[in-house]
Amino acid sequence: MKTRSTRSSASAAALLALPLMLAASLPAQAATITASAFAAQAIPSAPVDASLNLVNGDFTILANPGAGPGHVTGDGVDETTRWTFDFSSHPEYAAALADGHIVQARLTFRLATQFFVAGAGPWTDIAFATDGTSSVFPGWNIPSFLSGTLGTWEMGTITTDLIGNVGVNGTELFNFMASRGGQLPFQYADDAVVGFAQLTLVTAPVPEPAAWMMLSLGLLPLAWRKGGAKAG
Ligand SMILES: [Ca+2]
Repeated sequence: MKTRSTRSSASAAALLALPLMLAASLPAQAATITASAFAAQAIPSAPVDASLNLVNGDFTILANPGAGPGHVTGDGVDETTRWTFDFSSHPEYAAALADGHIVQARLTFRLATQFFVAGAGPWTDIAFATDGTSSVFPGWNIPSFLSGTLGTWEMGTITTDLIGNVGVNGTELFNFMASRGGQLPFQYADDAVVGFAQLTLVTAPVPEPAAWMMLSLGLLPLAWRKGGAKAG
């Protein structure tokens, strides 16, 4: 029943968008921007009371008073860490902003933990972009890549591509960053101290200029016909 109106509004939207798409394809090119966050101490020498946050360089380790007796902030157990990747001053930020889409988001952590379960850590940890209110999912479920003994600190570095490996949507991540003026807030939880974090974003037009050209030269009508047939 609603097939006809859906199809015609989709066609109208595509026609309106076409000149914009072509114009956008001309100046945009891939850009690579990197931002890093550094801890003052890889392992905090003086954890604080569980009711207090601990600022460790660029990282803020959040209080977790509900964690139970004996818990402190800064021992890398049951605690959430927040920081912000600042891309705004990167020389290629303006070029990245013009692209509107991220194709690769390589996230690297240097982590220290003393919390091992069956000799493996960090345990059930996750990282994702969030300002505490809105977030970009899915988060990166970090594998237990360190081995050690409960109570003894171990440190290591791990990296992933949030888009290629984790499945984050590149446009959603871009919008999250761009709407905050190049500031990308992040969170890690909960059984390691983050000593260093780096995020490298590779941006590109959506889709690539060649794809826009193909669309405008003949594939677009074909796609409409296919869509129409499916809808009917
Ligand atoms: Ca955990």
